[in-house]
This record gives sequence, C-alpha cells and structure tokens, in this order.
Amino acid sequence: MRTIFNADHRFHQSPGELLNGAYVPAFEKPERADLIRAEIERARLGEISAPQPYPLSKLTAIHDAGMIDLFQHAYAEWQEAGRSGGAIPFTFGTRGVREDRVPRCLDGKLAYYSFDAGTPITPTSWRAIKSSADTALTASSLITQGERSAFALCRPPGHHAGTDHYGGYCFLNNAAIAAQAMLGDGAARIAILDIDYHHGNGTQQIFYRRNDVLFVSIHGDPDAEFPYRLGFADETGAADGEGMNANYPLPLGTEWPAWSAALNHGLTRIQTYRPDIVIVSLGVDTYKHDPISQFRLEREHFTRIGERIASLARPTMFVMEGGYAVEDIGINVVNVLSGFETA
Ligand code: SP5
Ligand code: ZN
Repeated sequence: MRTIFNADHRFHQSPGELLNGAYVPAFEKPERADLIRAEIERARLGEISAPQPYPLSKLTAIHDAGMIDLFQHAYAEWQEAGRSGGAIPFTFGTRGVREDRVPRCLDGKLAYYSFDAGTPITPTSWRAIKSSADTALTASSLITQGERSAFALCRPPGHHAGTDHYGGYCFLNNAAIAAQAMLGDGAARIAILDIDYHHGNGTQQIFYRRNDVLFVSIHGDPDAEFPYRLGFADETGAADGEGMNANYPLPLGTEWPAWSAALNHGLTRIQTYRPDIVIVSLGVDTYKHDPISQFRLEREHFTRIGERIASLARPTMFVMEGGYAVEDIGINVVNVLSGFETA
C-alpha cells in the first residue's frame, strides 16, 4: 500500500491544551506522524510519496471560506494585538445567539468558528493544515485512478471539523474533502467508516442530509465523552440523507468483543450500501494505553480490524485521525494497514 506523507505537518505544533482545568502539553504532537512513518518504513509497507498541491476550491467544496481565511490570517492579527501562544477562543457559541452574522474582530471569529480550546492556530499552522488536506486529496486520486488501497498519513487530523466549525485538534475535514473529490472524479457512492475513539461529528454534520456518502462511526458514548453533543444512535440522517448515518456509541471501558461486534454491524451496513469506495477515518485512540481515551483494544486487534475491512472488497483509502499513545502508535497503525493488505 502506498502512503502519502511529507514533513510539512511539523509546521503545526500546538503549545498546549486544557485538560481537567489545567493547561497541559498537547497530546496531538508532531512525533505522532513521524513515528507512524518510521514504522511504515520498518515494516516495508510500501512506497511513501509526497502530496501534490491542490487548489483552494477543493477545500471550499466542503468548508466555509471565512473559516479557511481565519486559519490563514488569524495569527497575524493575534500577534499584532501583542499576544503569544496559539490563537484560541475565550468564548463559545451557545443556544439563542445570532447565527446570521460572523463577528468582525478576531476574538469574535475564533468564538464563532471554534468549538474548543484545544485547537490553536499558530504562525505556521496553515502550511500543515493545507498539506494535510493535500495528503488526503493525493491519496484520493490514487484510488480514483484504480489503486486498491492508499494511506493518507494526515496531520493535523480532520474528523471533528464540520462545514463551518473546527475543534478536537481538527481544522479541515481531510476525509470529507477526499470523499468530495472522489465524487467529482466519477464515484457515485462513498462509505466513510470512522473507527477513531471519538465520534466524527464534523464528518457526520457535513454529509447528514446527503445520500451519496454513508457515514458509519464506532466511538465512546457521547453522553460521557468528547465531543459530547453528537454521536448518538438515534442520529440516522435527514432529508435525502435519511438512513445514511449510523452511530455505534459504546460505553467507556469497552473491550474487543463488544467493539468487534459493533464493527460487524457497521460493515454489514456498508456492504448493503454497495459503495464504490470506502474511506476509513483511522484513529488508534481505541488502544488500551491511550492517555485520553477509555477503550481497551490490544495491538493484535488492530490487525483483525484491517482484515475485516478488507472483507468489504472495495477500493479503500485510510485517512489518519487520532491516537495518542505515541510509544505504540506506529505498530497499531501499521497493524491495521498490513492486516488489510494480507487479508
Ligand atoms: C482527532 C481526535 O482524536 N481528537 C480528539 C480530541 C479530544 N480532545 C478532548 C480530550 C478530552 C479528554 N477528556 C479526558 C477526561 C479525563 N477525565
Ligand atoms: Zn479521537
């Protein structure tokens, strides 16, 4: 399997995040992608090549142009105001506020577009954000040109980013941008399987009313886990997308037997849809040693996951999302990919 990757992800380094009321070092850090790359080389998974640059129109096909503009220009304004650290909001939207106008000032815009304090915009973040989307787009073109599989080693991740909101370490929804590009390249039906520990609220929101993208997600119960507001089983899609969204929330502490049963349900749902292409939002924060997550999968279970995904027998693109146990992140990711390859 070919991997798309380059070192531009290093241009995004979060100075820290809030955890239980304390400001702590960021969990989403550059070592994550570098360690995955090193393990891909060690395991000889396949060639690693650099992303091609794509026009901004591929991003605005999914996201609000004002939000993309904020990623590019927020820091200059932040710095002009004499501030340091990453640009983050200090207020958030809530029910009953005006949604028909975008605030003019920087703090207003950050509050309007961002839904958490863990996703700072730094002076060089845009270069990494754009490169991460280009990585997904480049992998998508391998698939639409006939490859059986490809791995987009994206960083920063994407599945928490919606059309006009960002958070959860995610700025642009790389998987959604890739899906839209594949539809433009002739695919009619895409299934996105999101196996990150956290619900892919952004991906769900983007495709909730559409019938050309099926979204299936297995994740920690949002009554107890980030992103808290979306990911419940009764969210099944709306309008043309009715029946096109399937959530499998599981209790914190879930181990392989229950997780694997949910995967089987999700795969059956995908098989019934008969997608032209499968996109896997691949998070390995379901691992038992993940520092911010509460599922208990073991290393070997990631191999089983790859094998099961291969049983769909569809062209499949893997997109990197979360996973914070850096000591084992490489092996866990490569286990999924080589499980898929050898199945
Ligand atoms: C892409 C991805 O995996 N994003 C995840 C963002 C999660 N950020 C919030 C983490 C909240 C951790 N909660 C810990 C509760 C400890 N009692
Ligand atoms: Zn996650």
